[in-house]
Amino acid sequence: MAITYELIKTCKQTGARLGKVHTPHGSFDTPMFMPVGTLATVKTMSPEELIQMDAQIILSNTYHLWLRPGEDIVKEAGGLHRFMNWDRPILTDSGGFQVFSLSKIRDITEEGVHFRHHLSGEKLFFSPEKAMQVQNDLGPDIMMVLDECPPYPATYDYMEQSINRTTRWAERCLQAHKRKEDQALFGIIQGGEYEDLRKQSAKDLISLDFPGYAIGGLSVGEPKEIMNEMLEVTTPLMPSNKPRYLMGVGSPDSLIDGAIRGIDMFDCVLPTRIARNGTCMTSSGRLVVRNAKYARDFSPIDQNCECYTCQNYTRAYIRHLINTNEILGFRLTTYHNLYFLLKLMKQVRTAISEDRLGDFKEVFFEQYGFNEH
Ligand code: PRF
Ligand code: ZN
Repeated sequence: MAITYELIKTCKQTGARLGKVHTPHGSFDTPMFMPVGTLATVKTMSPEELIQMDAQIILSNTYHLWLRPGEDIVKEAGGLHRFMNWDRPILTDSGGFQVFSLSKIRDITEEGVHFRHHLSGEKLFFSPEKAMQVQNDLGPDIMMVLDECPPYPATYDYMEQSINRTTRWAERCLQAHKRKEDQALFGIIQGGEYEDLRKQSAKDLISLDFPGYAIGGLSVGEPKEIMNEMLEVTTPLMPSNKPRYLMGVGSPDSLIDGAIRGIDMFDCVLPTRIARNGTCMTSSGRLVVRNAKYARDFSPIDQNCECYTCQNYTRAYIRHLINTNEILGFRLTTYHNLYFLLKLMKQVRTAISEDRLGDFKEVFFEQYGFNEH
């Protein structure tokens, strides 16, 4: 078994889980947020900085690394950990979602997906077997099956066909996976906004006995209430001795709401992407540091933040850097946003250990004022 999940306790107030996932590259605490390093780098951050902010696991993308530099080069470097000088756990997404979101021209068949390169237009083909071969060569601790993430909204008939194909692809992935002893392969539950299809997908994938399960196809434009409802019908069916990963979710309110519904792992480009556009997450909501009103504001981004950025730099200076496209500006906001979410998850874990995640949520939502954002 490549990974194991250790359930430490559940929160008496909410049912959220406190745990640890043990991998060949060490352990990470859960619930955990995984910073996204699409092209084998968390944009603008060095591994030393990620360690300093206590990032315990990062995510990278099969699709992007397959195209550039090519998995053969990463394999020759000694695998993704060596290639990028990151010694802690890595999870790679399978490429399915990236093909669907980046390539406008694509044709999904039983065999796999035909599509065009999102930059060059070159004709390409991706299949469950290819997704496994590439991820076996990249060598992350956790890899994902190739799934289809249908758009929202999709019809019931389409979604039913889609979850069945995703299950057949998951079986093919299990067959093709060559490094079961040191790489854990997670299944991905789909089903859109349809409760019975979510349950069916969960049941079918769980019967295949993966070492962990993800919930995909959420946070794709549906109202927040639908995501919470889908989590509520799905997580109770999932095995309690395996990790549960909610894909592509990273807004502070959704991290707390997900943890309360039994999710252990999250990832999202949100903190790093908005940082490069001058938007910071703070304890009192989002702050757009580019705004003119911060031109003479010599206070830190967030008064309540202990991060390197907030200890050393002012809103006025960071605004100036971002507005003049200076690289340091993007680095400082990225560092702060990642620190903010990692600290939030630490606070969530402490609240679970003290059976007060419900109280924590109430205070946090009040201060963050998430309703306005
Ligand atoms: N499938 C995969 N990756 C994903 C998603 C999915 O459904 C999502 C949806 N939020 C984000 N990333 N493979
Ligand atoms: Zn900060």
